[in-house]
Amino acid sequence: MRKLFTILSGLGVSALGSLAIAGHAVAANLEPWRMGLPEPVTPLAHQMANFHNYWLMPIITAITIFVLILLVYVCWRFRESANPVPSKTTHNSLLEVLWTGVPVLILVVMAFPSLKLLYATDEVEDSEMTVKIVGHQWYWEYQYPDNGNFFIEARIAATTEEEAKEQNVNRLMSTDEKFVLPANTKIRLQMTSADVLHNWSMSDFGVRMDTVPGRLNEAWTLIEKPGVYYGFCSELCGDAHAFMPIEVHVLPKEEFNAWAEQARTKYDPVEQARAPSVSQDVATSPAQAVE
Ligand SMILES: [Cu+2]
Repeated sequence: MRKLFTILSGLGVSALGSLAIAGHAVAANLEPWRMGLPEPVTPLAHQMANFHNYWLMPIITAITIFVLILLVYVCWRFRESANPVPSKTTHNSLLEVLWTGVPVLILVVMAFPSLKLLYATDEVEDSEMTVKIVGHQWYWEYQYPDNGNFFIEARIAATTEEEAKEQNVNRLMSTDEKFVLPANTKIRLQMTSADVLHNWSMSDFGVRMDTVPGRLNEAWTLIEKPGVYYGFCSELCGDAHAFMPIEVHVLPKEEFNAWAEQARTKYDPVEQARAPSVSQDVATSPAQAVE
């Protein structure tokens, strides 16, 4: 049994695989050959990890083992030498009801916690601050309406090993400017795009949402641990899709406030951002013109 689990985790599908890495500190997703889910650092990511590790993986593993045992048994029991005259049975009502009913029951059992979790990700209540994330071909823009309404453009820092070594950053993961957020603060994330579909995906936070041109999507996060976190654009958005990583620096609240104080003079005000604001998009959208 344990051996089988080892094999499964080797394939990156075992709950044990993700539990084994759960002990690592910040930026756990930088560990070579890491498998499974990253260490969760938000309430949503905790719930997702629990759902995956303690509900889905046991159910999936049990089904896989059950089917494997059945197949091996059938191959052995009904091989030609042991069973020269095959039975012509084609129907068995009890079996047919069971192999329809049991999977339905399993799906219903999985659906309840799944829908609860889906609702939790969607419900943005009592947020303490708002940031707006705008996807561009091919970089991310971050606006801070609550901290002086400035914006930051974050582009990939290094695409080759040499560039990465020179700047002492992570290849394909680090960005030139950092997306800075406060820890232990409920943050409303508003997302949109200036051109095509992108996806702001941060596994450590349990956030993965499309940024859609002309639409404002919402998510929330509450990061429990200061540190550096990495993510990627996860919607195929064109030529340099693979080269628009996300680097989030999470600071303790007081440090964040000090940073924001400086940032508001260091960075340009949102009015100078390249993306048209969502309200402008809506005002000139063809749908409104028709009305
Ligand atoms: Cu993209």
